[in-house]
Amino acid sequence: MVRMEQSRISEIQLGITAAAIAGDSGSVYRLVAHLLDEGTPFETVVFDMLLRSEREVGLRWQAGDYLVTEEHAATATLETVIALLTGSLDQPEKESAVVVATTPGDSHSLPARAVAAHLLYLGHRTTFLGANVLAPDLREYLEFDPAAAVVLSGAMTSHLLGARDAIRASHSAGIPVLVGGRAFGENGIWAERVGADAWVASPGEVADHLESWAPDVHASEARAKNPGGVLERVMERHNAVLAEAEALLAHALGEPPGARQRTELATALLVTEASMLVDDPRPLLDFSRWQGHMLDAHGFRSHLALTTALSEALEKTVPEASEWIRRVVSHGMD
Ligand code: B12
Repeated sequence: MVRMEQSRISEIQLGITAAAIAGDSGSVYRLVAHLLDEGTPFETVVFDMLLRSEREVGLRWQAGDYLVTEEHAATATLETVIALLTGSLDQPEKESAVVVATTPGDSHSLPARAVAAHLLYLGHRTTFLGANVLAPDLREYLEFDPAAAVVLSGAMTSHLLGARDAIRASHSAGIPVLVGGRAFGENGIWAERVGADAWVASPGEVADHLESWAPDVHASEARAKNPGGVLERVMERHNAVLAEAEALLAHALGEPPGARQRTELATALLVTEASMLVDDPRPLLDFSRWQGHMLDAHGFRSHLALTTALSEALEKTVPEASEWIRRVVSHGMD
């Protein structure tokens, strides 16, 4: 009996994934609406089924089984279905809202949308601001409509500086911030350093946490790390470092770097700055490992040239960064 139920759920899961890849929001919606009608909990449908399909699609796209366009179609479809599920829910009038967004610069909005949907479902007034809300805009919004909390979702360490800005902006309006997502490292190791009041592992735990926490935004700010010293210098010279790195890469390759390589250089510099912010070489080392595999998989044999160009450009443009580079290199050889 239990096995039959499990195999039916697996079939529905497969159906959701297949329809999502085909961009068929109607079919996905009907499958999950039926489950909800049968009494399947909302969180099971959103977190264990819709987000599971996204993870499955993401992994299979990384493995080369799906085209990037199939991944895009699936993400857009699943996001549409989550939006449809929340369309019938009323916003409670009285409570102050929980504001949900991604960290500035980060476009991975699907988990944030799922968290927002769940909070609304549980009866919290919830405002989903979507991807890439800049810190000054967030601050302005919070002053206009003070919230109970901000929930920030981050998928990429390249936007940890953006997370720090958004958290500082929320704190300056007196609003605590809960964060989640892979950007904050394993067990949320970098969450405290960017000033978060809490880190939560899974989207389904956010509501419980918001109901039981006792955040102290001043204490969180006091623990946070802010750009200063070498990092401040690198940020000031950000564009000059990139221009120098592109010139060095062009020299090494014997031709100007293409759009892809320029984007990868720019992301690597952002991750370098993020690593400096949290004072930990691991964001950069993890990113560099991932970038090497990814460039290899896409037929660009230039990862070593790219990392060499960036570290040389950094050293040349901001000589104070040399010690940091040595630290990263020696950590990477451990
Ligand atoms: C969909 C997707 C996109 C879509 C996002 C669309 C959207 N509306 O969300 C688009 C196409 C925009 C995109 C763009 C890019 N992406 Co992308 N993307 C993905 C993908 C395939 C799925 C992400 C996802 O939603 N997963 C489902 C969620 C539920 O799983 P999860 O992220 O693991 O989250 C878990 C926890 O972290 C936690 N969690 C997540 N968020 C939150 C939030 C809270 C509050 C809480 C409590 C918990 C929580 O819950 C989940 C529990 O299981 C992943 C691959 C993958 N395997 O995940 C890459 C991935 C995240 N992307 C990646 C990259 C590199 C990019 C790009 C740079 C690609 C490029 N070169 O242009 C751009 C960056 C754009 C930007 N500035 O942000 C990399 C990041 C690698 C790295 N080391 O940093 C990944 C890992 C793919 C890869 N391995 O190559 N991407």
